[in-house]
Amino acid sequence: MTKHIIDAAQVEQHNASQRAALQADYDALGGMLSRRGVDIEALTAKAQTFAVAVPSWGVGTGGTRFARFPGKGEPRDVTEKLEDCAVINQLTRATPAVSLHFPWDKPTDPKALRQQADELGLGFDAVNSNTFQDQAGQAQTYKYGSLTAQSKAAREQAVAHNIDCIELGKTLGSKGLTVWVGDGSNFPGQHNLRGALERYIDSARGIYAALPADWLMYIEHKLFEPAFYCSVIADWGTSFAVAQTLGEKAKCLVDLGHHAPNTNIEMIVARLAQFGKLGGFHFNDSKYGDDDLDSGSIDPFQLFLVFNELADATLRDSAFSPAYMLDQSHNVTDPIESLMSSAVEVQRAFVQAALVDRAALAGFQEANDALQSAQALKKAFRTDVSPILAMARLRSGGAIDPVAAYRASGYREQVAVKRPPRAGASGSGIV
Ligand SMILES: [Mn+2]
Repeated sequence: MTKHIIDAAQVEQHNASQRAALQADYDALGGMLSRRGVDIEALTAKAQTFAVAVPSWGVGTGGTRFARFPGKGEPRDVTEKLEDCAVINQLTRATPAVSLHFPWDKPTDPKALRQQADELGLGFDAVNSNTFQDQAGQAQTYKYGSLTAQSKAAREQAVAHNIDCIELGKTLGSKGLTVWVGDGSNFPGQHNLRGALERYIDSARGIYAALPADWLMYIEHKLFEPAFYCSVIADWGTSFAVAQTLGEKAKCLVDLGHHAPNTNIEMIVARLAQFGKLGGFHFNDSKYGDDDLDSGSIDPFQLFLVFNELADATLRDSAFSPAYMLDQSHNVTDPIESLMSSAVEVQRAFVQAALVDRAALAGFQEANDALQSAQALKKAFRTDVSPILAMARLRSGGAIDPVAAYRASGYREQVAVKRPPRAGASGSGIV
């Protein structure tokens, strides 16, 4: 029996006030889709299967390199982070797993943490290592790199940390390790470009060797920042080469914000899927760089096009199932509200992509009908599937309108009282 953080009766009361309007909208959309030969019930059932993981660090207020403006009632440790994650899943029913980040979330008692997660109906997604900042008491600094550092001792320390993350993840029931390093250089000539990647591969082999048989290692690339001249794992090509070199259990992770502006990300998705190396996603949105804005808040069409490729890949291989996760920085919103809205936006793109008439699209493509090909995608993208998403939530026990239900619950005000700021509380960070 899952323990609900927000009183289930309150959610029920919220749903009761919106149920009739939702049913009317749902019936109207069902009629429209039926004329297109689409069964709304099948789409709703599909929407109910959708899941995207929440990063533990996302429930705290983010910040920029200039400042961080903390919010009220921020979680101060990993158990409080799990409570917030449970609220997000309770209301959206789309975020059943949490991605932890070590050492920020290192539990004193992993078994107790796993039990808390079980009670809250949560599981653990991939664990994340952190070698982009120094931790108190560590012997070697990462100032000049971690897995690619010139210092052998620093490289060994970084490999050992990643192996520790795997061991901790095993006790929590996780099945993957995401590796992102900030390694790179700020000046031309600072690094031997090839030598740095050789060191990375050598270090990554040490981590890969410690992976359990049923685990995946996700290689996350990022164009720049903190390295501003070159990053060692800057792009999907490098990520792909590393994943190929390491072996079957190494896959590429695509963070939507980690590319140059205007990069055709959906094409990267198609390429990685084609060659069996698309491991997963960090969803967010951006206007200029790695802005880590809420998913779908800037360019929802791009998000749709990514899911369009994923739908195509799934048709070709039904076993294809990349890992989905949100990775955002919430600076001016309540993180719980942003994560709920973002989960819904990613789910929206998933359902819209399922609406694409693939047979018609293939026909237009074969006939070189560029205009109708584009229209086939736009037709799916323009369809407002909100009633499907709301009905999926309602049927799965969530809230018709998660943000409204959350605000009505008074949760933030309650935790603001229960969680006075604590010195040295675990921070939030973003990659
Ligand atoms: Mn990321």
